[in-house]
Order: sequence, then structure tokens, then C-alpha cells
Amino acid sequence: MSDVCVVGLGYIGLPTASMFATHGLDVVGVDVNQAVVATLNGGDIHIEEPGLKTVVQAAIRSGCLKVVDHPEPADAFIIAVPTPINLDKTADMRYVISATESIVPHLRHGNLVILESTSPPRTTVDLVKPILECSGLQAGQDFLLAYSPERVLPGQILHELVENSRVIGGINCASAEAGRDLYATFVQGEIVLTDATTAEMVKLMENTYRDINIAIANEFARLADRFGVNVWEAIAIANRHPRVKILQPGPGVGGHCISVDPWFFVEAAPDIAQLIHQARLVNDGQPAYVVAKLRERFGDLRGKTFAALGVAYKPDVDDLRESPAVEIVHLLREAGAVVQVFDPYVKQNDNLDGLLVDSVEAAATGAAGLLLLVQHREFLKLDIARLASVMQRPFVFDTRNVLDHQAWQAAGFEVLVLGVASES
Ligand code: SAJ
Repeated sequence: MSDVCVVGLGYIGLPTASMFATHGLDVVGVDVNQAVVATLNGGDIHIEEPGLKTVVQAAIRSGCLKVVDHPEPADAFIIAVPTPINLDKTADMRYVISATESIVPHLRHGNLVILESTSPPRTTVDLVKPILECSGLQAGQDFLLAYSPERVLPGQILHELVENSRVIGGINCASAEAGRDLYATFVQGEIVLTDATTAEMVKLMENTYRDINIAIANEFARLADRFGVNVWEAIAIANRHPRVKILQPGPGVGGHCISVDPWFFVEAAPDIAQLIHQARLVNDGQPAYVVAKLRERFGDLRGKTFAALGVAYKPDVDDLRESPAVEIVHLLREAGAVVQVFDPYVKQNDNLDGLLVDSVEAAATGAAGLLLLVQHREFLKLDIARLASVMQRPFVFDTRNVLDHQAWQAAGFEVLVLGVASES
């Protein structure tokens, strides 16, 4: 396989296409969004990810990566489009369907098609395979078909793409083996072969496992609050047990993966996935819990001004998808509060129209409370005294337990910490 066509140039497709290209394969990168195609061809990238711009530029300069808006014939096709969630928490498979359909006219004998998009169990065999077979070719016989989920952590994508173990689930052995040969171009981690539905389930299980573990940390935080305990101290002590590894509570779980993927199980088997469902409800309830804590302190929130520090779904990324911080901002506004938002990675966003300001100080000016919602690196070295001087009331709510509380208190701040019953 020397020609690869990657459909979808987002957080996964773009780095994957670039990796194949910088390892000598001829790659056609496809995105239906003209703005994305123009940005990439103009030498820039549309996502924030450490090191990605350099790799994409190298790939394009080498002539091995071509970026266009429709698929072209290739030896292998990789589908890396999003699988968002609908408002009713069902999987939105429209992008997978249209990307698969766009490949059909180009499918030839001997081709390999790989789905990377996170998908409900059986998507490869029940959804993708029949669409591809509209070409008149038969999967497993005339062309090969596999599922290979991405498992990289945003912020560490380039490193993890190469180093992580990779699972490849074929609809038959030949498909899995062809997938292994293709990814071995750049993957240095172990490549494990299985069947397509197992690989789909593995991906969902990984993120569901993490979601449930974060949910129990969040529930512990609420319990600690009820019983007058500092949850962070309790977790640190419990984690000294050799078989206990409790994760970190916080204002909720965001991102397009962990807060989404467990719902695919709930949708596919609601009678079974009850623990999974409950964990989702706990994590989705955290933003409201944060706002409830503010109500306890401030009473009616109407007319009160709050500075939201960070709106991305996690530190040092610009990704706002399913971000609990964004949800908190909206809940506060619904309660009548004024919110001034600063995020060093987010300069513009329709969802936060008119709320984004360009510095921590601007966000804090006139505010009755500072809400640390995301532990971006730059929030760990703030000029505390200066912030106290511009605020209406020096109050900070640390929802991530990352600030130096003593230093903030010394500067006159009242400090509230998520999961800590009394002021620390
Ligand atoms: N979070 C907590 N407490 C924690 C850890 C995370 O509240 O102890 C929150 C974060 O603040 C964030 C959310 O969870 O809002 C998710 O962040 P994350 O860093 O745990 O994970 P993602 O969504 O960035 O990436 C996950 C990874 N999956 C696992 O770790 C099992 C990554 O490997 C996957 O490739 C990615 O999902 C994906 O694309 O599916």
C-alpha cells in the first residue's frame, strides 16, 4: 500500500495523514470544509496541538501530502470523521455515512478501508460494510475492511500516535493484517489484531472506564463536602493503597470522547448499561453543582459578576467541545449573573459571543468572584495581589484544586475549593 486517502482532517485525520506522508507514503487528505482545505494549503493549521504545524508543513512541503475536498482513488482509505452526539444522546452517524459514501465511487479490487471514528458497536459490519458494498465489490473478498480506533490524548497526539499500542479489528484476518502492515509505517507501539466489533468495543470501554472513574471521584467530592472532609486529602491517602487509583474530581467531564462515547453503549443497550448511564449523569451534573456552591456563598446570583478562567475542556488545549466550563458560564448567565471569560487558547467563539476578554485582569475587573475552571499552565502563575485590587470582592473558587491557597488567602482572598467543605 503506497497511496492513502484520509477522509476527515480533524484532530485525528490531520496528524495521521501527515504521519503517513512524512514516512514516505503518497497521501491525499480530504476535508469537505473548504476553509480547512484553504488553511492547510496556505501553510497554516486549524487546530491547536503541540508540534502539529511543523509536521503538517513538512508533509505538504515534501509533496507527499495533498489536501483536497473530495476523495481520490488510493490503495487504502481511512475514515477519520467525527461521530458527535445528538441532543437526545444518540450517536450522530451522518459524517461516517457521508464519508463512506464518498469513497464508494473510488473503491477498487484489493483496496483496504479503515474506519477510525469512534462508533457504536457493530458500525463497521452493520453500517459501513453495506454502504461500501454498493460499489458492487464484496467486503473481505474484493476489498478489505477494518476498524482501528484512535486512542491519542489531545495535547500529546503526535507522540501517542507513534508510541501507543494500536488495535486493528478486521472483518476477516486478511483485513486486520493489511491494516497492521499499513499502520506499521509509523506506529512503534504494539499492534494488536482482533475482529472489528471487538476493536469498536475496546475503544468505547476505555473511555467509559475513565468516565466512570471520574464520576466516582466527583461523587466522593460531593460526599466530602457533606461530611466536612477535604476530598483531595482523602483521595491522596486512599491512593496509597496498592490497588486503589482514584482520579480527580472537577467541574465536569468534557471533550468529544469521554463525555460522548459512554452514551453509545447506553443507546445500544440501555437495559444493560445502567452504571454507565448513571456515571454520565453524575459527570454531566457537575457544572450545576459548581453553580449551586456559588449560590450557597452568594445567594441570588442576579447582577453579580464572575470571572471565568478557562473554558476549554481541559488544560492547554483550545477545544471547547462538551466543555463543562462553557456549561458553567451558560448556567451562571441563566441565573442572571454577568460572566467575563478569559482563556488564553480561545480568542473567538460564537457560543461565548461578547463574553471573551483578552486577559485575566480584564476578566477579574469588577468581579465578585474568580472561578478557576481549567488548570491552564498560565493560571498557575497569576499576579494575585493585582487581581485582588481590581476585583469588587476578592473571592476565588478553585474547581481543580491547583492554586496555592495559602498565597491567595495571604493576598486577602476568600478561597473556596471544590470538594472541600470549609474554606481552606
Ligand atoms: N478529567 C477529570 N478528572 C480526571 C481526569 C480527567 O475531571 O482525573 C476531565 C478533564 O478535565 C476533561 C475530561 O475529563 O474534561 C477528559 O479529559 P482526559 O484528559 O481524561 O481525556 P481526553 O478526552 O482528552 O482523551 C481521552 C483519552 N482516553 C482515555 O484516557 C481512556 C484518550 O486516550 C482518547 O484517545 C480520547 O479520549 C479519545 O479521542 O477518545
